[in-house]
Amino acid sequence: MATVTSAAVAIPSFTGLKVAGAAKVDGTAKVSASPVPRLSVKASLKDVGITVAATAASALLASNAMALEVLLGGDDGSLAFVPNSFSVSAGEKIVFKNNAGFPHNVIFDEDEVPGGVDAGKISMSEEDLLNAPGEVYAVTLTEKGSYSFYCSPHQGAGMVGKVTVN
Ligand SMILES: [Cu+2]
Repeated sequence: MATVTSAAVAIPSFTGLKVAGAAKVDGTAKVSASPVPRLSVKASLKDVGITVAATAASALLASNAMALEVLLGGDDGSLAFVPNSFSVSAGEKIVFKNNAGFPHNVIFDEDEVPGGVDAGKISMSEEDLLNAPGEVYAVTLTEKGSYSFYCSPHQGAGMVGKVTVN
């Protein structure tokens, strides 16, 4: 008979446990639309890990159905942009998506962009690399004209492309 009382006394401590258990794990919330900071890319290279950037990439794609997608690396493993020559409207988003043969990056040639355009502002950093499948680099070009770009690890292998902004 006396054990019933002791069971009732224990209840408040369960309430405390529930509150602690409800603490949320963050990890899925780190979606960033901006290019991956240089430091985190270097860290992921060392860790050989698939970083949060992959999650951010798919969220970015899902929210931009109107974007033009360009694959980095052909399905057959070829070192190429697919397509490697295309047109977009001014202001249309271009999403470069890691597909095969990575790491890749996207660098606009400073000598082959319309006058007044800062190639550095629309390019990834030379040291930045997309390492994991599905990682993306998105850019929006607003100046009309033709632009040339390349992947710095594979430029010598012919991984170059051209976009005309109309
Ligand atoms: Cu490449």
